[in-house]
Amino acid sequence: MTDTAAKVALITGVTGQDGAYLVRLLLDKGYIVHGMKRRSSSFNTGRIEDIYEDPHVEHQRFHLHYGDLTDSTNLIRIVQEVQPDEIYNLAAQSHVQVSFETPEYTANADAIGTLRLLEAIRILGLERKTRFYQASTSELYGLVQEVPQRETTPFYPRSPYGVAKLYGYWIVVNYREAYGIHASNGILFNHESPLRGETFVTRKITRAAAAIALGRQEKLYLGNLDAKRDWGHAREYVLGMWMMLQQDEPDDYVLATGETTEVREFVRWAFEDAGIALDFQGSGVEERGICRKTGKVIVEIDPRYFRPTEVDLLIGDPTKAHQKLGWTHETSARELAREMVFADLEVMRDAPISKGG
Ligand code: NDP
Ligand code: GDR
Repeated sequence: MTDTAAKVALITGVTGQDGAYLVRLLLDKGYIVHGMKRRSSSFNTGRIEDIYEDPHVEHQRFHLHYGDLTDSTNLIRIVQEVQPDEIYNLAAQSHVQVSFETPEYTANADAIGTLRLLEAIRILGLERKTRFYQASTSELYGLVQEVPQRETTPFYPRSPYGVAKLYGYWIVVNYREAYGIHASNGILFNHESPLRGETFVTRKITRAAAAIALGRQEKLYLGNLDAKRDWGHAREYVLGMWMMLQQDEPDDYVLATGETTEVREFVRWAFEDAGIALDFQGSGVEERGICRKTGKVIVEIDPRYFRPTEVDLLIGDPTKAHQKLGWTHETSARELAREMVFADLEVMRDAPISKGG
């Protein structure tokens, strides 16, 4: 594909986990890709460092713009400059627990930020040109109404994040119906990878398993081990996002594996892959993960990580995406745990450890 024929995409949240996979996918497909990144006092482009192109070089295909979902004028200017064929709105305050601490900001970025982008399309008269992908979430389902959860399952969000994303979901549907914009919601269940943010539970676990195995950390502190999640691989899920925008008609799709795993089980797997057999004893806040070989307590509960309202069980039904998009997942949660632990072991052998999460 030559540059004149190349499609142009704009990705918000390009510095996040999904953005990093999506930009690679789109560049591989011949797109010219524009990414929006936030100004930060510290370096925040680590996940896309290797594909960053020198802006002084001619014919570059990946461009970065400073931007923020809370700034309408900035969004309008970027969309005007880029004239995208496709917008992928991946930017968000995406941490559920943090949303209880920063509910207003979360609503501003995740709910109104989505509206601002859709309005930018409308203000610039791009309704017929620009297709729109919204990063909707299984957190919309919240309190269990039906399992497995599918496109028709009623929503009952359980966090300020979930409620903000509920607005995002419906404003996308409304702008599709009101203005004919090709706008789709991907209702994505949890997806992880070695690029997952360090404070989400899977990555927190795989980093700790690697650090403890290497003798560089004593203990891992977690919250609710009973929660169950449908975990897939982020690389496979960004392909589903792209597929949604290639359909003749916009629509909403669940992407999920159809299998669910307890947090406790993921912990066992990760430690096993790091070479540590772990047994759980006790219950509630007294539950402990004990190293079978040494008898040492290496996992403890810290109630600080409990959420005021929790989503107990997520398990998605991806039948519609299979049938209409031809999308399917490949990596199981078990395989994902192994890939993430091995990646963390490799990184951690040479790097200093920072605590947190
Ligand atoms: P990450 O947290 O890894 O990335 C979020 C991205 O959004 C980062 O690039 C971040 O920038 C950026 N961002 C945050 N706030 C703003 C803002 N106000 N303005 C502009 N950019 C902002 O999330 P994921 O990649 O995991 O997820 C991508 C999207 O998909 C999110 O919207 C998330 O809510 C949603 N989602 C994720 C799922 C998952 O399991 N991963 C499942 C379902 C939905 P910075 O790097 O500077 O922090
Ligand atoms: P989630 O992901 O809330 O599902 O949102 P997270 O990994 O944060 O939590 C999953 C489950 O693990 C439990 N948990 C802990 N979680 C964290 N972060 N830290 C802990 O120490 C801990 N201990 C137990 C949680 O209570 C929860 O039940 C993710 C995000 O990517 C969202 O943006 C996305 O929309 C949804 O997935 C689908």
